Amino acid sequence: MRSLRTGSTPASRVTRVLTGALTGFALLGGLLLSAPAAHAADEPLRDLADAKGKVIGTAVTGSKLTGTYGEIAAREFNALTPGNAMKWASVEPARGSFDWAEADRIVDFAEANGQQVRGHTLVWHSQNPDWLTNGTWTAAELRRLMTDHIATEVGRYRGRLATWDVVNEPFNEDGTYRQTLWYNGLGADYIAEALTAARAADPSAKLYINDYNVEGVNAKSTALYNLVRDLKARGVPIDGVGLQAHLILGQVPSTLQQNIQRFADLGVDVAITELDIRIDLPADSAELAQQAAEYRQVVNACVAVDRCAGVTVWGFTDSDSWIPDTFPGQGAATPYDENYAPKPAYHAIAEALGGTTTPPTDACTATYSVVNQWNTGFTGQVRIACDGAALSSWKVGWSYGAGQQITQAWNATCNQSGATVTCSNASYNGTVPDGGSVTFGFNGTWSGSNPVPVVTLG
Ligand code: G2I
Repeated sequence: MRSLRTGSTPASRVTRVLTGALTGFALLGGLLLSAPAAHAADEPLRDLADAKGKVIGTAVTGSKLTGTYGEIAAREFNALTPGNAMKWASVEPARGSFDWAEADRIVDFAEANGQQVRGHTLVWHSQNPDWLTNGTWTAAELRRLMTDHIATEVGRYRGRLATWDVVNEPFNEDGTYRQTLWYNGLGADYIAEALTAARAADPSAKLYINDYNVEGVNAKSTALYNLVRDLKARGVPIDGVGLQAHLILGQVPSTLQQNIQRFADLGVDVAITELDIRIDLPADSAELAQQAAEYRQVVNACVAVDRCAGVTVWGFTDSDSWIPDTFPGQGAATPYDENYAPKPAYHAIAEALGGTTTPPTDACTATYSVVNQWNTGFTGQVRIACDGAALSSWKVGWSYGAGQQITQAWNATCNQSGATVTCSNASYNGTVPDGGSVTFGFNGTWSGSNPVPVVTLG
């Protein structure tokens, strides 16, 4: 908690708050106070991660790598994973017809910004082109298709990518092999064949098997563990396992670190490859705080194990996340909100990587003014303006000192209880962009005097 700063002009008072997560209100000693909210960390995440020898990565969409999105991707992360651009359907939509534009763009961007690239993904059951999925293939043809695909794609980026997710999601929840085009056509050894082909195409890339729901010790992760152990014993090139970590708030597995450690003990690297933590919408400040604690827990688990290479988030902003499309009613899963304001999760990641958070810098302000006044009534307004951050929703509060009573409000929903007024955004004006402002108005009654109250933006 910190006290408010108030403006000095008699006709208006300004309250400054930090943006990011909404912080709610607390009535303390007769004054409305706001808790510190999200703000920029001292050092970009990538510098903190570099100092620990860890990866902090994000999935990206190539076409978005400009403006604020591009600036944050470059500034905060030392690794990028193409979210979709390197999948088979993206790179070879028609047989023999290749489109590398988005993949190239991401690799070029990463190299320009001194970032690693994690190639994603070569052999999967999803996002394959129709010509492949709908074709009828003998085992020999299918094997050739798979190894040619690997040779072509891995070969294209030979020496430039740090890592490949060679095989993606090979297991069912019970630890049996997923029945896919590849498994059904080639048997379980398609995994070894794919890894061998990838090593031949780029001997310097680290080769991974990547899956979800394998973060804790369970039947699925144990199947993956047994597979990696067997591949190692056979001399098949396998360098690491990717734990995707598409998590649900409140469900970080308690065995996460233990599970990372057991893979490390097999002699492979481990990476958290697709971290997000989804919340039932709308996410309130308590849930965002819990989410931060859980991001911290995941990063801590990786930091604690030497062979854990690092953590990649599956999109850094809620505006570029797969969650709302796939799980309607859920979202807010990434470290930045939809307007690129860092959420508590961002600061938790920074702190887990050894960073500190600075005291708030003033970013958004709420200014109350009386615009018209007559014998018993008045019209007031509050302007919320941001400079250096953005809001995706807002709530403003104040306490009247002279018995004023609000009778009507517009462009906000206002409630008054005794002297205490709280106003929150209407459905259409919750967003206050960086450099922008929103104003709402109200009519009220007064008698005797009509002093301007201290306003809190939370
Ligand atoms: O499903 C979440 C992830 C699970 N692990 C493997 C990842 O590769 C996977 O990523 C997601 C992408 O983030 C989504 O963006 O994979 C989805 C497909 O399984 C991607 O969704 C697809 C949509 O289904 C398509 O309709 C859309 O055209 O994204 C495409 C490109 O925006």
